[in-house]
This record gives sequence, C-alpha cells and structure tokens, in this order.
Amino acid sequence: MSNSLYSMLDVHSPANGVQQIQLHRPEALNALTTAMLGELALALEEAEANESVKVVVLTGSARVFAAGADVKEMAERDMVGILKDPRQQSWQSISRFPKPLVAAINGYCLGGGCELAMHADILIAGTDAKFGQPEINLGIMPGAGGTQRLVRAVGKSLAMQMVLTGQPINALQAKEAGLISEITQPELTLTRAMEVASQIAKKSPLALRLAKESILKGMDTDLNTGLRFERHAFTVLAGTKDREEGIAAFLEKRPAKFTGQ
Ligand code: CO8
Repeated sequence: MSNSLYSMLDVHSPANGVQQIQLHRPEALNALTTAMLGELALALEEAEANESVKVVVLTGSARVFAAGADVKEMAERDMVGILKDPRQQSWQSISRFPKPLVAAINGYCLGGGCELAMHADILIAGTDAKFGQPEINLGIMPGAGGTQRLVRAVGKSLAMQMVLTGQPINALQAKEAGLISEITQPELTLTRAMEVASQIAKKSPLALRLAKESILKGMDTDLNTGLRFERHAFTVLAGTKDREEGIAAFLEKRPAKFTGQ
C-alpha cells in the first residue's frame, strides 16, 4: 500500500523491515524538482523515525531512475537563487539517513539522478542502466556531490572522463569501476534489491547503523582516524542486547532474533 501524502513518490508500507520508495514523475523522466527532492527527504526522515523500517529500497521506473535535476526549474534560478537553493537542505537530510539504503536502478541515471543514486549504500542496476553526469553539456557542472562521490566511487580518470565529456557509462562499466555492486536483468533489478534488503533487515539495527557510519566515516578521513572510529563503534556494540543475542544464537545453533536493544 502507498502513502498518499506524497505526490511524486510512491512510499510503500514497510514489509518485513523493508520499505520501498519509488520516484514517480513519469512525465519528466523522474527529473528531480525541489519539491520532489523535499518529498524524498521527508520520506527518509519518516523512515528513520519508523522502527518497523530497517532498510529502504529506492527505485525509479523500468525506463529511468532519474534524468537529473529538473532543467526547466533550474533555468529559472539565477546565482542568488542557487546560493539560497532550498535543495541543499534536502540533500543534507538524504545524506544523513542512518539506515541502510539500497538503490535499484534501471535505465537513465543522470546528473542529479546519479548523484542521488550515489547517496545509496548499495547500488544494484539492470543491464540497461546508464550512469552519467551530463551537466557539462548545459554549461554547468555537477552540484550535488557528482565531483566528490563519483571520484571516490570510480577513481580519478573515469570520474574526469564522465564529468568532462558528459558521456554516460553503461552498467557493465559501472560494475567494473565499483560504482554499483551487482548487475541484473532489468526485470529482476527491484526483486534482487529487495532480496538484498531483506537479508540486511534481519540483522541488528544497531550494528547496521554503526557499520554504515563507520564505512562512510572511513571514506572521508585518514586510516588511523577511521580505525579509531571503528574501534569505538565496535566497543559500543559490546554493550547491546543484540550482541548477546547474536552470540547466544550462534552457540545454540538457532537463528538470532534481534530487537535493536
Ligand atoms: N529536466 C526536466 N525535464 C526533463 C529532464 C530533466 N532533467 N529529462 C527529461 N525531461 C523531460 C523532457 O523535457 C521531456 O518532456 P516533454 O515531453 O514535455 O518535452 C520528457 O522528459 C521526456 O524526455 P525526452 O523526450 O528527452 O526523452 P528521450 O528518451 O529522448 O531522452 C534523455 C532521454 C537522454 C534522458 C534526455 O531526456 C536528457 O538528456 N535529459 C536531460 C539529462 C540531463 O541533462 N540531466 C542533467 C540535468 S542537470 C543536473 O542534474 C544538475 C544537478 C545539480 C544538483 C541538484 C539536483 C536536484
């Protein structure tokens, strides 16, 4: 069942800990308007607060994940408009989402759409997916992490090529470069993403949260600082009931029942 609070998203009720959020603006290939990005930020805030949501799967349609920022809306913003850009808050909110976020991507994943996909922790794409930062063709450049997250994901040379030529890469290239973790047949992308999300949803939410934070922290810092953060996070988990349960379940040869305590 979908939540009708949202006009450009299909926000499904969580099932077995997994909530599916679908970008839904078919008339513009899911181009991200300020309002749509605001809806997504809000949906993720709600997912964060909802204890029955353990993992979110973000997807688009069969043809497109998202074709970028809405160029028509963008054309109306001058420099001061961009300086006061309300989308910035939404991006920050999306980037702070603490639960695992899995993206299921088919078709075009361009510009702001690719930047959005890179906010996901795990990216699973159909063989038909195309990833690109075509902003250079509009006389601009990526503005929501496309020069920063992309280089961390695929390395300097490919990031430069994508950003400076505006040419997209296909799913196979994205897999080889490390931008995505798996390729599937297009009709199976969402199913596979839901499978991965369901596996994750059975784990301890506390361990998931700290493991995600630790990996993301490590991408932004030097090794020693990252290792210190990991050590602290690992130590904190030693005080949880979920750790007791996980270890007891292993010793008793039964599946663990994690409660997030
Ligand atoms: N913005 C607004 N409308 C769009 C966008 C977009 N990004 N992409 C497609 N549409 C609209 C088209 O205008 C068209 O509408 P209409 O029928 O009313 O003319 C409809 O979607 C269908 O599109 P096409 O007819 O072009 O479909 P094609 O199959 O021929 O082509 C493409 C598909 C190749 C994806 C093509 O639509 C395209 O090149 N789109 C633009 C891609 C692009 O340049 N993206 C980057 C935008 S800039 C950006 O993302 C900056 C990010 C800054 C950070 C902040 C983000 C929120």
